[in-house]
Amino acid sequence: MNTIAASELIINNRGAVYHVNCRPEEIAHTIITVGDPDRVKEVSKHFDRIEFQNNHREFVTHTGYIGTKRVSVTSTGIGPDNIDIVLNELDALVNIDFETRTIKENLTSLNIIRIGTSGSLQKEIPVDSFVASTHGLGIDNLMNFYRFQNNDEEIQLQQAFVQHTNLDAITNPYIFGASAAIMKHFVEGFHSGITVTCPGFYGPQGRVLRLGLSQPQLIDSLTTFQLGNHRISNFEMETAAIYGLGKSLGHHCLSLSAIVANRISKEFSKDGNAAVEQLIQKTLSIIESNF
Ligand code: R1P
Ligand code: URA
Repeated sequence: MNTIAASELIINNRGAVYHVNCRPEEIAHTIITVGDPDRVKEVSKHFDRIEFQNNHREFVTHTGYIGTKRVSVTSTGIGPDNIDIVLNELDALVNIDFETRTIKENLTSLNIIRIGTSGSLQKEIPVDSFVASTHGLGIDNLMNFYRFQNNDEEIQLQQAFVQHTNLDAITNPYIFGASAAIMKHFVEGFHSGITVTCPGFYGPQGRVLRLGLSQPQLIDSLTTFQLGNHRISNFEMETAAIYGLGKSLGHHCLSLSAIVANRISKEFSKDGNAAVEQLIQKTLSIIESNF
């Protein structure tokens, strides 16, 4: 069996994986990811019991229980590059034997649920509402460093998106669907749609401060995209990377967003933290009843 070298899977003196700094027994199999390290405690304050807490760089992890359900919450920081680190390390924690440095024979599928903030691309998805992402569509290129497979629907959406937006002039868009098994619990009280994942908050999301844009039509082309019932609901900076890596590694992933900006009506939430708190409470109650 192939062993994975010390330079490829880096395990520290504590027996913990390099960036996330957790040992295999320190994470649960249902994991909430949040961008903001300060949001970890906003999730774990609702746990009935916290059994593990750590932090390393932007990666903060708390593991505990909601009722009888063991849950971890981990911060990823911002962006797809951080998701590359967190998803690979969470997968290694359950699917690679740290003693022998070999891939386990019996693989574990994690439930990975992102609770984040996002910008709406449709007028009828207002600030302070919630979106469950049917798909993550990446214009950030991360998944193009991996070999992966798409289903027929993903291929059709990818091709239609490229034809509609012409973004293949600057990037190679990729798309992956959410876990249907998890998504079915997050319907009531949620808008749904394709979430576009961008490699930045300003230019890559069509914001102009001082620098001009190479793609001034970006927001309009995302808002008007349609294939059958599929439309783009929102954009942010992690979902497609989570769906791409998570699905390819055999995990069940869902991304939930509190809308803090509406780029069509040009509004920004008056209290984004309150919207995020509501989304946290709703998500934990669904996990407690259904997972
Ligand atoms: C940008 O402000 C950040 O907010 C969104 C984006 O995806 C990006 O990470 O998510 P979080 O609120 O989870 O960080
Ligand atoms: N996060 C983003 O990435 N974009 C927004 O507009 C709001 C939150």
